[in-house]
Amino acid sequence: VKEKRPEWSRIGFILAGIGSAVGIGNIWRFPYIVGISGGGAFLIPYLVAVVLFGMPLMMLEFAAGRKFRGSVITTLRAINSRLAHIGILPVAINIFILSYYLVITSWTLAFFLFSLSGYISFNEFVAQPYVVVLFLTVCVIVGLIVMLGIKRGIERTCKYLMPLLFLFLLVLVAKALSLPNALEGVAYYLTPHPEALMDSRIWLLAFGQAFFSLSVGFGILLTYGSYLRRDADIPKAVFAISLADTLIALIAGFIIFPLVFAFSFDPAAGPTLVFQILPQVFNTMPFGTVFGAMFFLLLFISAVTSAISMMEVGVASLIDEFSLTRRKAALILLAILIGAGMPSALSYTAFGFRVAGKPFLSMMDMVFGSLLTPLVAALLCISLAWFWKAEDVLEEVNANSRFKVPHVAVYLVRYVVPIVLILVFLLGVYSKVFGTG
Ligand code: ALA
Repeated sequence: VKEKRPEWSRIGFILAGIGSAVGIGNIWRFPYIVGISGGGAFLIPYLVAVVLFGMPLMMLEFAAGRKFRGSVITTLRAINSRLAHIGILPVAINIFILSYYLVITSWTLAFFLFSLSGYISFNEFVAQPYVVVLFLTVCVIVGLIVMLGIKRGIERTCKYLMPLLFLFLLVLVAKALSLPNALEGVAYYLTPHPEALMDSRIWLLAFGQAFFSLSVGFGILLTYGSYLRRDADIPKAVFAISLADTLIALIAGFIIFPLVFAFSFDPAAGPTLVFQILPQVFNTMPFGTVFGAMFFLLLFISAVTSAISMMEVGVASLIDEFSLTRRKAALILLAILIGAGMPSALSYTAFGFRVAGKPFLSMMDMVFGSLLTPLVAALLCISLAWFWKAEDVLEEVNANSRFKVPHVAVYLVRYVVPIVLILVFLLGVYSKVFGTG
Protein backbone atom coordinates (compact mmCIF):
# COMPACT_ATOMS: atom_id res chain seq x y z
CA VAL A 1 0.00 0.00 0.00
CA LYS A 2 1.23 3.44 -0.87
CA GLU A 3 1.78 5.77 2.07
CA LYS A 4 -0.20 8.99 2.11
CA ARG A 5 1.89 11.79 0.63
CA PRO A 6 3.28 13.97 3.43
CA GLU A 7 2.50 17.71 3.47
CA TRP A 8 4.52 20.71 4.61
CA SER A 9 3.25 23.20 7.11
CA ARG A 10 2.96 26.70 5.66
CA ILE A 11 6.11 28.09 7.25
CA GLY A 12 7.91 24.74 6.96
CA PHE A 13 7.52 24.86 3.19
CA ILE A 14 8.89 28.38 2.87
CA LEU A 15 11.85 27.63 5.13
CA ALA A 16 12.60 24.41 3.25
CA GLY A 17 12.45 26.35 -0.04
CA ILE A 18 14.81 28.99 1.32
CA GLY A 19 17.02 26.22 2.70
CA SER A 20 17.25 24.68 -0.74
CA ALA A 21 17.92 27.97 -2.51
CA VAL A 22 20.42 29.42 -0.07
CA GLY A 23 23.57 27.41 -0.45
CA ILE A 24 27.26 27.56 -1.17
CA GLY A 25 26.22 29.35 -4.36
CA ASN A 26 25.00 32.39 -2.42
CA ILE A 27 27.67 32.74 0.17
CA TRP A 28 30.71 31.72 -1.79
CA ARG A 29 29.97 32.11 -5.51
CA PHE A 30 27.72 35.16 -5.69
CA PRO A 31 30.04 37.71 -4.03
CA TYR A 32 33.08 36.90 -6.11
CA ILE A 33 31.08 36.79 -9.34
CA VAL A 34 29.72 40.27 -8.55
CA GLY A 35 33.24 41.45 -7.75
CA ILE A 36 34.69 40.27 -11.04
CA SER A 37 31.69 41.04 -13.27
CA GLY A 38 31.05 44.72 -13.06
CA GLY A 39 30.35 45.23 -9.35
CA GLY A 40 27.05 46.97 -8.70
CA ALA A 41 26.14 46.94 -12.40
CA PHE A 42 26.01 43.13 -12.25
CA LEU A 43 23.00 43.40 -9.96
CA ILE A 44 20.88 44.68 -12.84
CA PRO A 45 21.16 41.57 -15.04
CA TYR A 46 21.00 39.43 -11.91
CA LEU A 47 17.73 40.94 -10.69
CA VAL A 48 16.26 40.81 -14.19
CA ALA A 49 17.13 37.11 -14.28
CA VAL A 50 15.58 36.45 -10.87
CA VAL A 51 12.35 38.32 -11.54
CA LEU A 52 11.73 37.55 -15.20
CA PHE A 53 13.12 34.03 -15.48
CA GLY A 54 13.77 32.49 -12.08
CA MET A 55 10.48 33.35 -10.43
CA PRO A 56 8.18 32.25 -13.29
CA LEU A 57 10.02 28.94 -13.59
CA MET A 58 9.85 28.46 -9.82
CA MET A 59 6.07 28.99 -9.94
CA LEU A 60 5.77 26.51 -12.77
CA GLU A 61 7.73 23.87 -10.85
CA PHE A 62 5.77 24.32 -7.62
CA ALA A 63 2.46 24.27 -9.49
CA ALA A 64 3.35 21.12 -11.44
CA GLY A 65 4.48 19.34 -8.27
CA ARG A 66 1.33 20.26 -6.38
CA LYS A 67 -1.02 19.47 -9.25
CA PHE A 68 0.37 16.05 -10.08
CA ARG A 69 1.65 15.20 -6.60
CA GLY A 70 4.61 13.27 -7.85
CA SER A 71 8.37 13.30 -8.22
CA VAL A 72 9.80 14.74 -11.40
CA ILE A 73 9.54 11.54 -13.46
CA THR A 74 6.01 10.76 -12.26
CA THR A 75 4.84 14.32 -12.86
CA LEU A 76 6.22 14.49 -16.39
CA ARG A 77 4.63 11.14 -17.17
CA ALA A 78 1.30 12.43 -15.86
CA ILE A 79 1.57 15.43 -18.20
CA ASN A 80 2.49 13.27 -21.20
CA SER A 81 3.62 9.67 -21.10
CA ARG A 82 6.43 10.34 -23.58
CA LEU A 83 8.01 12.86 -21.21
CA ALA A 84 8.85 10.33 -18.50
CA HIS A 85 12.31 9.72 -19.96
CA ILE A 86 13.13 13.41 -19.81
CA GLY A 87 12.39 13.22 -16.09
CA ILE A 88 15.40 10.96 -15.67
CA LEU A 89 17.72 13.83 -16.62
CA PRO A 90 17.01 16.12 -13.65
CA VAL A 91 17.29 13.10 -11.34
CA ALA A 92 20.67 12.21 -12.84
CA ILE A 93 21.99 15.76 -12.78
CA ASN A 94 21.04 16.11 -9.11
CA ILE A 95 22.94 12.93 -8.30
CA PHE A 96 26.05 14.07 -10.17
CA ILE A 97 26.01 17.57 -8.71
CA LEU A 98 25.26 16.29 -5.23
CA SER A 99 28.15 13.80 -5.42
CA TYR A 100 30.69 16.65 -5.33
CA TYR A 101 28.47 19.22 -3.54
CA LEU A 102 28.67 16.83 -0.57
CA VAL A 103 32.46 16.92 -0.81
CA ILE A 104 32.47 20.73 -0.65
CA THR A 105 29.96 20.50 2.20
CA SER A 106 32.44 18.28 4.02
CA TRP A 107 35.12 20.97 3.56
CA THR A 108 32.84 23.52 5.25
CA LEU A 109 32.44 21.10 8.15
CA ALA A 110 36.21 20.64 8.32
CA PHE A 111 36.82 24.38 8.35
CA PHE A 112 34.25 24.78 11.09
CA LEU A 113 36.27 22.25 13.13
CA PHE A 114 39.54 23.99 12.20
CA SER A 115 38.08 27.30 13.36
CA LEU A 116 38.02 25.79 16.85
CA SER A 117 41.28 23.86 16.73
CA GLY A 118 43.49 25.94 14.38
CA TYR A 119 43.38 26.19 10.59
CA ILE A 120 45.63 24.30 8.23
CA SER A 121 46.15 25.49 4.68
CA PHE A 122 43.53 24.46 2.16
CA ASN A 123 46.04 22.66 -0.09
CA GLU A 124 47.44 20.70 2.81
CA PHE A 125 43.93 19.86 4.04
CA VAL A 126 42.49 18.47 0.80
CA ALA A 127 45.47 16.13 0.40
CA GLN A 128 44.80 14.39 3.74
CA PRO A 129 43.31 10.88 3.63
CA TYR A 130 40.80 11.83 6.36
CA VAL A 131 38.86 13.91 3.82
CA VAL A 132 37.16 10.60 3.05
CA VAL A 133 35.92 10.28 6.65
CA LEU A 134 34.54 13.82 6.52
CA PHE A 135 32.82 13.10 3.22
CA LEU A 136 31.21 9.94 4.60
CA THR A 137 30.10 11.80 7.74
CA VAL A 138 28.35 14.45 5.68
CA CYS A 139 26.74 11.79 3.46
CA VAL A 140 25.35 10.06 6.55
CA ILE A 141 24.02 13.33 8.05
CA VAL A 142 22.26 14.32 4.82
CA GLY A 143 21.02 10.74 4.27
CA LEU A 144 19.57 10.52 7.78
CA ILE A 145 17.68 13.81 7.46
CA VAL A 146 16.13 12.70 4.17
CA MET A 147 15.37 9.26 5.59
CA LEU A 148 13.42 10.84 8.46
CA GLY A 149 11.03 12.23 5.88
CA ILE A 150 9.49 15.49 4.82
CA LYS A 151 8.08 16.62 8.13
CA ARG A 152 10.30 15.01 10.72
CA GLY A 153 13.49 15.30 8.66
CA ILE A 154 13.61 18.10 6.11
CA GLU A 155 11.01 20.47 7.55
CA ARG A 156 12.27 20.16 11.11
CA THR A 157 15.91 20.62 10.10
CA CYS A 158 15.12 23.77 8.12
CA LYS A 159 12.88 25.14 10.86
CA TYR A 160 15.75 25.04 13.36
CA LEU A 161 18.67 25.79 11.08
CA MET A 162 17.37 28.62 8.89
CA PRO A 163 16.69 31.03 11.78
CA LEU A 164 20.17 30.20 13.09
CA LEU A 165 21.61 30.98 9.67
CA PHE A 166 19.85 34.38 9.59
CA LEU A 167 21.13 35.16 13.06
CA PHE A 168 24.76 34.30 12.18
CA LEU A 169 24.47 36.32 9.01
CA LEU A 170 23.32 39.41 10.89
CA VAL A 171 26.03 39.13 13.54
CA LEU A 172 28.71 38.65 10.90
CA VAL A 173 27.57 41.50 8.68
CA ALA A 174 27.42 43.88 11.66
CA LYS A 175 30.94 42.86 12.65
CA ALA A 176 32.33 43.04 9.11
CA LEU A 177 30.89 46.49 8.43
CA SER A 178 32.33 47.84 11.68
CA LEU A 179 35.91 46.96 10.68
CA PRO A 180 38.34 49.62 9.43
CA ASN A 181 38.37 49.86 5.60
CA ALA A 182 35.03 48.06 5.45
CA LEU A 183 33.73 50.67 3.06
CA GLU A 184 36.60 50.08 0.67
CA GLY A 185 35.47 46.46 0.53
CA VAL A 186 31.90 47.52 -0.12
CA ALA A 187 33.12 49.89 -2.84
CA TYR A 188 35.08 47.08 -4.52
CA TYR A 189 32.01 44.86 -4.34
CA LEU A 190 29.41 47.31 -5.55
CA THR A 191 31.04 50.14 -7.56
CA PRO A 192 29.07 49.94 -10.79
CA HIS A 193 30.97 49.40 -14.01
CA PRO A 194 28.22 50.30 -16.47
CA GLU A 195 30.17 48.93 -19.44
CA ALA A 196 29.42 45.46 -18.00
CA LEU A 197 25.82 45.96 -19.08
CA MET A 198 26.92 45.92 -22.72
CA ASP A 199 28.73 42.62 -22.30
CA SER A 200 26.46 39.73 -23.25
CA ARG A 201 28.67 37.25 -21.39
CA ILE A 202 27.98 39.04 -18.13
CA TRP A 203 24.25 38.81 -18.75
CA LEU A 204 24.49 35.10 -19.39
CA LEU A 205 26.69 34.65 -16.33
CA ALA A 206 24.04 36.45 -14.27
CA PHE A 207 21.30 34.20 -15.66
CA GLY A 208 23.30 31.06 -14.92
CA GLN A 209 24.01 32.23 -11.37
CA ALA A 210 20.35 33.13 -10.77
CA PHE A 211 19.12 29.68 -11.82
CA PHE A 212 21.71 27.86 -9.75
CA SER A 213 21.15 30.03 -6.72
CA LEU A 214 17.35 29.78 -6.77
CA SER A 215 17.60 25.99 -7.31
CA VAL A 216 15.23 26.31 -10.28
CA GLY A 217 15.30 24.04 -13.31
CA PHE A 218 16.64 20.99 -11.47
CA GLY A 219 13.30 19.44 -10.49
CA ILE A 220 14.09 20.19 -6.85
CA LEU A 221 11.29 22.68 -6.45
CA LEU A 222 8.91 20.48 -8.40
CA THR A 223 9.61 17.70 -5.91
CA TYR A 224 9.16 20.06 -2.95
CA GLY A 225 5.95 21.33 -4.58
CA SER A 226 4.54 17.80 -4.58
CA TYR A 227 4.30 18.02 -0.78
CA LEU A 228 2.42 21.33 -0.89
CA ARG A 229 -0.99 21.67 0.64
CA ARG A 230 -3.81 22.36 -1.77
CA ASP A 231 -4.53 25.69 -0.06
CA ALA A 232 -0.96 27.04 -0.24
CA ASP A 233 -0.38 30.42 -1.90
CA ILE A 234 2.24 29.70 -4.58
CA PRO A 235 3.02 33.28 -5.78
CA LYS A 236 3.54 34.43 -2.19
CA ALA A 237 5.89 31.54 -1.40
CA VAL A 238 7.85 32.17 -4.61
CA PHE A 239 8.21 35.83 -3.71
CA ALA A 240 9.37 35.06 -0.16
CA ILE A 241 11.90 32.43 -1.26
CA SER A 242 13.35 34.54 -4.10
CA LEU A 243 13.61 37.63 -1.93
CA ALA A 244 15.33 35.76 0.88
CA ASP A 245 17.73 34.06 -1.52
CA THR A 246 18.70 37.32 -3.21
CA LEU A 247 19.07 39.25 0.04
CA ILE A 248 21.21 36.57 1.61
CA ALA A 249 23.48 36.48 -1.44
CA LEU A 250 23.84 40.27 -1.31
CA ILE A 251 24.51 40.29 2.42
CA ALA A 252 27.19 37.61 2.01
CA GLY A 253 29.16 40.12 -0.07
CA PHE A 254 28.83 42.69 2.70
CA ILE A 255 30.56 40.16 4.96
CA ILE A 256 33.27 38.81 2.70
CA PHE A 257 34.68 41.97 1.08
CA PRO A 258 34.92 44.14 4.20
CA LEU A 259 36.74 41.24 5.90
CA VAL A 260 39.15 40.84 3.00
CA PHE A 261 39.86 44.58 2.72
CA ALA A 262 40.15 45.16 6.46
CA PHE A 263 43.06 42.72 6.52
CA SER A 264 44.52 43.68 3.13
CA PHE A 265 44.10 40.42 1.27
CA ASP A 266 43.52 40.02 -2.45
CA PRO A 267 39.78 40.31 -3.19
CA ALA A 268 40.23 38.88 -6.68
CA ALA A 269 41.38 35.51 -5.36
CA GLY A 270 38.30 33.99 -7.04
CA PRO A 271 36.79 30.68 -6.05
CA THR A 272 39.37 29.94 -3.38
CA LEU A 273 38.62 33.14 -1.48
CA VAL A 274 36.52 31.43 1.15
CA PHE A 275 38.78 28.52 2.05
CA GLN A 276 42.18 30.13 1.48
CA ILE A 277 41.85 33.78 2.42
CA LEU A 278 39.14 33.86 5.08
CA PRO A 279 40.93 31.50 7.50
CA GLN A 280 43.88 33.93 7.42
CA VAL A 281 41.48 36.79 8.12
CA PHE A 282 39.93 34.97 11.06
CA ASN A 283 43.40 34.15 12.38
CA THR A 284 44.27 37.85 12.41
CA MET A 285 41.09 39.49 13.70
CA PRO A 286 40.13 39.90 17.35
CA PHE A 287 37.67 37.18 18.42
CA GLY A 288 38.45 35.54 15.09
CA THR A 289 37.73 32.10 16.56
CA VAL A 290 34.13 33.01 17.32
CA PHE A 291 33.52 34.74 14.00
CA GLY A 292 35.33 32.06 12.03
CA ALA A 293 33.29 29.31 13.72
CA MET A 294 30.10 31.22 12.99
CA PHE A 295 31.03 31.78 9.35
CA PHE A 296 31.91 28.18 8.55
CA LEU A 297 28.93 26.85 10.48
CA LEU A 298 26.73 29.18 8.45
CA LEU A 299 28.29 27.85 5.25
CA PHE A 300 27.80 24.27 6.47
CA ILE A 301 24.12 24.86 7.33
CA SER A 302 23.47 26.49 3.97
CA ALA A 303 25.11 23.56 2.19
CA VAL A 304 23.30 20.82 4.15
CA THR A 305 19.86 22.35 3.63
CA SER A 306 20.56 22.55 -0.13
CA ALA A 307 22.01 19.04 -0.27
CA ILE A 308 18.92 17.48 1.33
CA SER A 309 16.75 19.10 -1.33
CA MET A 310 18.90 17.63 -4.11
CA MET A 311 18.82 14.19 -2.50
CA GLU A 312 15.04 14.37 -2.13
CA VAL A 313 14.69 14.54 -5.94
CA GLY A 314 16.17 11.04 -6.31
CA VAL A 315 14.55 9.61 -3.19
CA ALA A 316 11.08 10.83 -4.19
CA SER A 317 11.59 9.35 -7.67
CA LEU A 318 12.59 5.95 -6.27
CA ILE A 319 9.60 5.98 -3.90
CA ASP A 320 7.10 6.96 -6.58
CA GLU A 321 8.48 4.87 -9.42
CA PHE A 322 9.31 1.65 -7.58
CA SER A 323 7.00 1.90 -4.56
CA LEU A 324 10.01 1.63 -2.25
CA THR A 325 9.88 2.70 1.36
CA ARG A 326 11.60 6.01 2.06
CA ARG A 327 14.21 4.22 4.10
CA LYS A 328 15.14 1.84 1.32
CA ALA A 329 15.12 4.60 -1.30
CA ALA A 330 17.38 6.79 0.83
CA LEU A 331 19.81 3.93 1.49
CA ILE A 332 20.07 3.06 -2.21
CA LEU A 333 20.68 6.67 -3.15
CA LEU A 334 23.17 7.12 -0.36
CA ALA A 335 25.18 4.17 -1.67
CA ILE A 336 25.11 5.65 -5.18
CA LEU A 337 26.18 9.07 -3.90
CA ILE A 338 29.05 7.65 -1.89
CA GLY A 339 30.25 5.69 -4.93
CA ALA A 340 29.88 8.63 -7.29
CA GLY A 341 31.35 11.14 -4.86
CA MET A 342 34.41 9.16 -3.76
CA PRO A 343 36.58 10.13 -6.77
CA SER A 344 35.74 13.80 -6.06
CA ALA A 345 36.56 13.37 -2.38
CA LEU A 346 39.90 11.82 -3.33
CA SER A 347 40.65 14.35 -6.10
CA TYR A 348 43.45 16.11 -4.27
CA THR A 349 44.90 13.21 -2.26
CA ALA A 350 47.75 10.92 -3.26
CA PHE A 351 45.13 8.73 -4.99
CA GLY A 352 44.13 11.87 -6.85
CA PHE A 353 41.82 11.23 -9.74
CA ARG A 354 42.50 13.61 -12.57
CA VAL A 355 40.74 13.96 -15.89
CA ALA A 356 42.54 15.83 -18.65
CA GLY A 357 44.94 17.21 -16.05
CA LYS A 358 42.17 18.61 -13.84
CA PRO A 359 41.12 17.29 -10.44
CA PHE A 360 38.06 15.06 -10.75
CA LEU A 361 35.95 17.43 -8.64
CA SER A 362 36.66 20.41 -10.92
CA MET A 363 35.79 18.29 -13.92
CA MET A 364 32.47 17.27 -12.34
CA ASP A 365 31.69 20.89 -11.50
CA MET A 366 32.55 22.01 -15.01
CA VAL A 367 30.54 19.32 -16.79
CA PHE A 368 27.54 18.93 -14.49
CA GLY A 369 27.51 22.07 -12.36
CA SER A 370 28.07 24.57 -15.15
CA LEU A 371 27.77 23.10 -18.64
CA LEU A 372 24.83 20.71 -18.52
CA THR A 373 22.54 22.32 -15.93
CA PRO A 374 21.13 25.01 -18.26
CA LEU A 375 20.40 22.36 -20.89
CA VAL A 376 18.57 20.11 -18.44
CA ALA A 377 16.72 23.12 -17.04
CA ALA A 378 15.66 24.12 -20.57
CA LEU A 379 14.32 20.61 -21.23
CA LEU A 380 12.40 20.57 -17.96
CA CYS A 381 10.98 24.02 -18.63
CA ILE A 382 9.93 23.11 -22.18
CA SER A 383 8.34 19.85 -21.00
CA LEU A 384 6.27 21.62 -18.37
CA ALA A 385 5.37 24.78 -20.23
CA TRP A 386 4.59 23.27 -23.63
CA PHE A 387 2.83 20.06 -22.71
CA TRP A 388 0.70 21.34 -19.85
CA LYS A 389 -2.18 23.57 -20.92
CA ALA A 390 -1.52 27.26 -20.25
CA GLU A 391 -4.93 27.84 -18.63
CA ASP A 392 -4.39 24.90 -16.30
CA VAL A 393 -0.93 26.15 -15.33
CA LEU A 394 -2.28 29.57 -14.44
CA GLU A 395 -5.24 28.13 -12.60
CA GLU A 396 -2.93 26.02 -10.43
CA VAL A 397 -0.50 28.89 -9.80
CA ASN A 398 -3.19 31.41 -8.95
CA ALA A 399 -5.45 29.20 -6.85
CA ASN A 400 -5.53 30.67 -3.30
CA SER A 401 -3.56 33.78 -4.26
CA ARG A 402 -4.91 37.30 -4.03
CA PHE A 403 -2.27 38.46 -6.48
CA LYS A 404 -3.02 36.87 -9.84
CA VAL A 405 -0.03 36.08 -12.04
CA PRO A 406 -0.84 37.46 -15.51
CA HIS A 407 -0.97 35.41 -18.69
CA VAL A 408 2.26 36.96 -19.98
CA ALA A 409 4.15 34.71 -17.52
CA VAL A 410 3.15 31.78 -19.74
CA TYR A 411 5.00 33.35 -22.67
CA LEU A 412 8.03 33.82 -20.48
CA VAL A 413 8.24 30.14 -19.54
CA ARG A 414 7.33 28.97 -23.03
CA TYR A 415 9.71 31.08 -25.07
CA VAL A 416 12.02 33.41 -23.20
CA VAL A 417 13.25 31.14 -20.40
CA PRO A 418 14.14 28.15 -22.63
CA ILE A 419 15.88 30.42 -25.16
CA VAL A 420 17.91 32.12 -22.44
CA LEU A 421 18.85 28.75 -20.94
CA ILE A 422 19.94 27.39 -24.29
CA LEU A 423 22.06 30.52 -24.87
CA VAL A 424 23.67 30.07 -21.46
CA PHE A 425 24.39 26.45 -22.41
CA LEU A 426 25.90 27.42 -25.78
CA LEU A 427 28.03 30.14 -24.21
CA GLY A 428 29.33 27.56 -21.73
CA VAL A 429 30.24 25.14 -24.52
CA TYR A 430 31.84 27.93 -26.55
CA SER A 431 33.96 29.18 -23.69
CA LYS A 432 35.13 25.67 -22.86
CA VAL A 433 35.97 24.83 -26.47
CA PHE A 434 37.80 28.11 -27.06
CA GLY A 435 39.25 28.23 -23.59
CA THR A 436 37.79 31.58 -22.61
CA GLY A 437 36.06 30.32 -19.49
N1 ALA B 1 20.84 26.72 -4.68
C1 ALA B 1 21.91 26.05 -4.08
C2 ALA B 1 23.11 26.91 -3.93
O1 ALA B 1 23.03 28.10 -4.12
C3 ALA B 1 22.21 24.80 -4.84
O2 ALA B 1 24.16 26.44 -3.58
